[in-house]
Amino acid sequence: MADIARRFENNPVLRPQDVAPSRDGLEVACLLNPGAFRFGGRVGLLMRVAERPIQQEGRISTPVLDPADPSGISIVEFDLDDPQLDYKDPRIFHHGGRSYLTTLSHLRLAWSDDGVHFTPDPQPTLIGHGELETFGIEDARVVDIDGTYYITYTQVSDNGVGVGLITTTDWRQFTRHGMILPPSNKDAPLLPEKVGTKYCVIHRPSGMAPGGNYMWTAFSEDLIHWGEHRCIAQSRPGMWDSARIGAGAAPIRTARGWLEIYHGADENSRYCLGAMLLDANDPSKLIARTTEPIMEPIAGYETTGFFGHVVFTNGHVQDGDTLTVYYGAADDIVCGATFSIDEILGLLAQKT
Ligand code: MAN
Repeated sequence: MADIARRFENNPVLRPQDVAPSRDGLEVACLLNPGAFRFGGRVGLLMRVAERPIQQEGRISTPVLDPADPSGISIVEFDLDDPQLDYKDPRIFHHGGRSYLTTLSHLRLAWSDDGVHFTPDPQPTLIGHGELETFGIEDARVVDIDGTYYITYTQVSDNGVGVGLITTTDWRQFTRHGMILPPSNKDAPLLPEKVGTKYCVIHRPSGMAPGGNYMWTAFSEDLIHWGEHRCIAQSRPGMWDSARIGAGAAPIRTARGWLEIYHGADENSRYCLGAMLLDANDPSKLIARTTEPIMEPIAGYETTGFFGHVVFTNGHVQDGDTLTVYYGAADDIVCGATFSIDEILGLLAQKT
């Protein structure tokens, strides 16, 4: 077992019951995977709030954004004994050749003076919008480049799963830039600095073999048109990250290069965190990668929950050598842990 995380003593930081549902008739099923940033002397979390109707015995129901409905949503509902229903994963189900998420996610802010105690906003901050977000928006990564906050997030609809971009300078007014990376793609943090004249993003396209759920980099002059795609790391057969890997929050500049915390899952969908080091001048070059995870789902609140055996991060804040990682535990609650950056770098010995 490899785990160098120092978990907050007061985990969880926030639970589903700590936030109000966005509308009558829905419950908050999961609170997870926050983006993290500093703004005006406070730490902000842009959390994923996953909602669904209160479930009735013998049935499954899920909300879908529906601009044609006066309420803005419609409810998709099936009997559990419907022969066309395929429901094995608590996160997703299939019916008659179509796939649905079991929850509809929006993004909501929570604020803290000390990085430990957070107060969630009473209302959603960002909700899905348009035909590419009918199944919701998820897992925001936030970077501050010269006073503008760039939010890259997962857009989900029955068209597929892609990466959207929203910007803000004040966390009140937001500008939507649409889908910047088409399906299937997710897990896409921007680097907090340009590389020469270009922005750089780490992303995770996925599809059928050959290939897999691997991490890539791409570059852009304008954040909208992306090119120079390059695969920087693959999942590793037989290891803890054998089935899928994906970037966490934005890479951290260190004396040895860009440090990226990433998630890896095995065939049992057990999600751990690991680390990679990317070249300081060319982040499309992998220099080193941890052999063992730096964090594993071992606490009770990580092994048991909505989807157990998951630690998943897409948000952190840095203070010198201390990296505070905010993470979703068991896809259920928002937790925190600190790491020493030097200690992580010490594990990054060779390229594997
Ligand atoms: C998905 C991710 C996250 C989630 C994990 C674990 O691949 O995008 O939203 O936390 O799986 O279920």
